[in-house]
Amino acid sequence: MSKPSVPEQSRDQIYASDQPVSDFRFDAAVARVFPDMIRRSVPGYTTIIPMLGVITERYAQTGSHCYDLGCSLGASTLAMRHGLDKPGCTLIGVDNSSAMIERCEHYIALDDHPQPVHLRCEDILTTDIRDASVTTLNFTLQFIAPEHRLPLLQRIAANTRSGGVLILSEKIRFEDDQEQSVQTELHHDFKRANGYSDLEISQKRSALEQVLIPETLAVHRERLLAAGFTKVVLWYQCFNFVSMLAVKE
Ligand code: GEK
Repeated sequence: MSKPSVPEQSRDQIYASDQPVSDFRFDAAVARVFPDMIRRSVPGYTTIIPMLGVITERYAQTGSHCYDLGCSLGASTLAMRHGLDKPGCTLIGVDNSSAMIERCEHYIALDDHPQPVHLRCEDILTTDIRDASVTTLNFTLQFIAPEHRLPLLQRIAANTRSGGVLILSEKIRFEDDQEQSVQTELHHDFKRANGYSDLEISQKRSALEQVLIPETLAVHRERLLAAGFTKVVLWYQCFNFVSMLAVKE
């Protein structure tokens, strides 16, 4: 499996100055600094990305569709592209932020892997999903309103081939208050160690409060099974960030 080429990154300073904080949006300012923002904010992100390629290599099926739902600038799409070695596969990245998709096109073009990538600026709740073998929701479901999560997962499961998978990475919350507070503090320590100030951490937290809704691991597991997947494996955890593999046998 080859490695995608990664362009230079601009530094995220969006919440560096004291400001009235409004709800977080995936706009042009965020898209510009996104690779730096997600790398310094999400513990484990830089480990998870290449593993999406490894998982794609194992589960992609000849002539099937592979989806990256909420592809942002295509880091996860590119990892999947480099893992795709089965003939006749179609790789599709979907994001409803036009700022993200415009930049994503550029990043995909910089990478010289021969597997074509189809990008759609669409809502993942309505985008066409069919004949899938590997679908990735890498830190995207957390931004979908909770009442739309089960129908989306049901639609993915119903349109996944037998033996196919969904990779679901999420920020989670914990039932136990003490565990919740330890893991949250460790996440903030991770951000501090990556150069974010206390002001940046607290303003970003307020901006995400109504937008990113984390759920417990138990809720995720039960819902994936209710949606039609037959096995759920937690393959990665770093503090309050996890990645699960949901298999449809
Ligand atoms: C990565 N997977 O680099 N329809 C389409 N896209 C959406 C929707 C929706 N309804 N809601 C949110 N998004 C990427 C990172 S980021 C995660 C994914 C983060 C998109 C949104 O525009 C953004 O680009 C992405 O989901 C979430 O591996 O920022 O923590």
